[in-house]
Amino acid sequence: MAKKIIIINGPNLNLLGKREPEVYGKQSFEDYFTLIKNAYSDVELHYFQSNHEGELIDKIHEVGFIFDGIIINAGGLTHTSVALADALSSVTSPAVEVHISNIHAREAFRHHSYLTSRCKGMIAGLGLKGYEFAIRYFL
Ligand code: CA2
Repeated sequence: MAKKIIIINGPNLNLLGKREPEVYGKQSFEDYFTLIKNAYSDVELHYFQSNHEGELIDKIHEVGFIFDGIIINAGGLTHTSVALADALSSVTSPAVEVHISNIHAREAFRHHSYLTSRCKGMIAGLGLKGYEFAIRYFL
């Protein structure tokens, strides 16, 4: 049976490809998602983005007992949200944290993530490729 994997993106990641291309690249997430969906056609790959913390938590609860993997880039909430960390702890699906930029090469406030300890691992700084590497981990 096809593995069910979801990519969950948090606040402002809907702007990918539209703003700050020097940090986050030129590609929109929708275009990238089409590419990986085609490349991994044997996977049931889902995508959810929200700018709202509660919606992200609701999505984790919804998929977190059914899916084989959660790939999460919580955007700025990475560095602030105990509630998102608790949501990841409260479900059974394993999660991998992804960041497009290298958060450890940026401002000090980006160096700490509330999510990393609740995840199998964390990929940062490899651009959008990080999402693909996370898919491959789950496979
Ligand atoms: O590098 C990442 O993936 C981040 O999670 C991105 C977050 C940032 O707060 C984290 O520290 C690291 C910011 C997402 C904002 O995304 C934008 C994309 C394009 C244009 C403007 C913002």
